[in-house]
Amino acid sequence: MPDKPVTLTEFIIEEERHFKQATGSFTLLLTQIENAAKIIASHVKKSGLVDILGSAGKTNTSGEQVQKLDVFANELLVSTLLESGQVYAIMSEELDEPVFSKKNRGHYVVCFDPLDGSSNIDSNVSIGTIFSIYHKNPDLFQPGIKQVAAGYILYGSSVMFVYSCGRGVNGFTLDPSIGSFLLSHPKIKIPEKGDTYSINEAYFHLFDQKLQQYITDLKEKKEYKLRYIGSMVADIHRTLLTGGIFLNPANKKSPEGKLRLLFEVNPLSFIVNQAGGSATTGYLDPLIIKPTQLIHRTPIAIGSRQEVKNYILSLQRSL
Ligand code: AHM
Ligand code: MG
Repeated sequence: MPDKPVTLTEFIIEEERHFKQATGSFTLLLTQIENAAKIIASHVKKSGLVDILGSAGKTNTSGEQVQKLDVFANELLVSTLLESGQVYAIMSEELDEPVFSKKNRGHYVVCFDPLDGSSNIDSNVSIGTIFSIYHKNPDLFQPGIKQVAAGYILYGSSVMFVYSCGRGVNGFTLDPSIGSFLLSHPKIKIPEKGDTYSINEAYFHLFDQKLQQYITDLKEKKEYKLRYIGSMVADIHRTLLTGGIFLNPANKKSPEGKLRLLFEVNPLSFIVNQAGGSATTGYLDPLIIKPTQLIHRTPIAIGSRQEVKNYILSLQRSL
């Protein structure tokens, strides 16, 4: 008999057994996210057909209004989570304010970026959904160390669900023939060192001198290759599997960097930490920062422990 593949649902149920006070509520929540992800994945797959089916804002052949994919993903997650009964409040990169569940139900607060890398949709480049789960708290702006779980769904050449609830990181690949995510990448460990750096180097002229020097040094070592997709979730996924460093640092036009603590930096830093890597703003662990607003931005470098350490050291050098 061949080994029976482990589905994401089975894995989540099994993992919840390790938490003494578990009530099943967390399992239900992750299962709702999994279901929403499958629906988003099927829409992402059809996104190249907009000319045939109707483009965003127009009507399709069935006479229905076609939504932009990121709007669709956001609305689906909002309604799925608020109706799940498990969620007290949600915060989305696409919303200006937190939204609370009616009747104050639910034990969890969920933050999400419904479709990260959305500028890549029209060119059929990988994009993803990122989520982060906290316990309910009167102050919704909790630092990333308080995350109960975090994960992402990558809509790439295959669809992957990667998550951690603080017991390591596991990755599941969607088998389209049966409609289930199957455990394909158990106990993901990021290599201690890597040979890839990932940064939008077009901003080189906007970087401060230390950062310019760091990049110049990487090139001079002649050991590194550059990879930059422009979807953080996809750049982090590659970094997680093959090692290296991903950076979205401050620059003269964006002194806080571009990426948002609640929706991108915290969940992906949590995942990479759980896989044995690390993250830094350059000076601080981002997971200890208390967000001051919904779109709190921070400079960030995430990746292999050794690469992140070298980056921090390079910023401490005097030129
Ligand atoms: P988005 O959430 O609106 O897609 O923006 C975030 C994305 C990240 O995924 C990516 O790393 C970054 O923006 C790319 O920015 P840039 O084009 O300035 O390099
Ligand atoms: Mg994003």
